[in-house]
Amino acid sequence: MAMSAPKVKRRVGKYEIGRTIGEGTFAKVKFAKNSETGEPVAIKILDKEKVLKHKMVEQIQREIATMKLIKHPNVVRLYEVMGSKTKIFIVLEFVIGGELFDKIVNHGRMREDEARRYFQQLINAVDYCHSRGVYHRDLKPENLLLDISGNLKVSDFGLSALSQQVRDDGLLHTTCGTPNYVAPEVLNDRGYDGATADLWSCGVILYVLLAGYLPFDDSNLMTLYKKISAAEFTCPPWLSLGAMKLISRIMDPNPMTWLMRSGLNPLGGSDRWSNCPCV
Ligand code: 3AM
Repeated sequence: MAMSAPKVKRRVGKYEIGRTIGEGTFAKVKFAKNSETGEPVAIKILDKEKVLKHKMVEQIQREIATMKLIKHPNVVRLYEVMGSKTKIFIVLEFVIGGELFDKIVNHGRMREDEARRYFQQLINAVDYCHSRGVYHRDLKPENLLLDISGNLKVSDFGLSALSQQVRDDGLLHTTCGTPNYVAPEVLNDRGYDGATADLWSCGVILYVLLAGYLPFDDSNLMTLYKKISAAEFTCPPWLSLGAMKLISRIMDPNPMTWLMRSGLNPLGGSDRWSNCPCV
């Protein structure tokens, strides 16, 4: 009896590549297995040609080297990076629970205690990375994953050089489509501080968790930009006073007044969060 030919599995290094999990902003994500340990991983596959045409190789290499040192329970681990002639493979911790925002899409807004737990995990991740000089600059729903125990894992931390290129290519508004989470200073392209820009996005995320919808939204991109720049939003009546205060303090259109009003030291390191009422 003729045996059917064994299926040839595609391999990259010690990883057996499996099914496609999804398409992200700047990469395809595939499931894979470490053939030495059996451990599942997710591999982001990028086109070298697209990524490298801006001569950002050094910055990307620097970011990747830093990312390898980032080990935090709420940040998706980056295990290693490999390259072929045409592709870059970023090997990541496999996170099984899907995206946080699917919960909102499927079940609507969250109770404050549930949102608080996710927000604290998000802030812990952001604080940890910032204290090591790593900024996200593109925090948004698809970067917030959940593990099997329902803990938050932030992905794409430190890969901002990669997403920056997507932005430079003008693809931000066409392929990823959503500037809703982006801080005013990023939109206005005034040189910006990765820390305050990330924090702004955390404010938008907290709002969405509690409200069940976006604080800034408009089908017209220019109107949306104006709303974000003016931090023009209203809180739904079910928000507690504490949540409202925290959100309006974070989503202040001027990051400097935000820092001063919250009594935080703009130059401070990771201890800047110690007086923050949210953590
Ligand atoms: O296409 P969907 O939204 O189903 O959740 C991410 C997204 O899924 C998933 O890959 C898709 C494109 O970003 N994803 C990204 N990183 C992942 C990881 N480390 C991941 N899934 C599991 N583990």
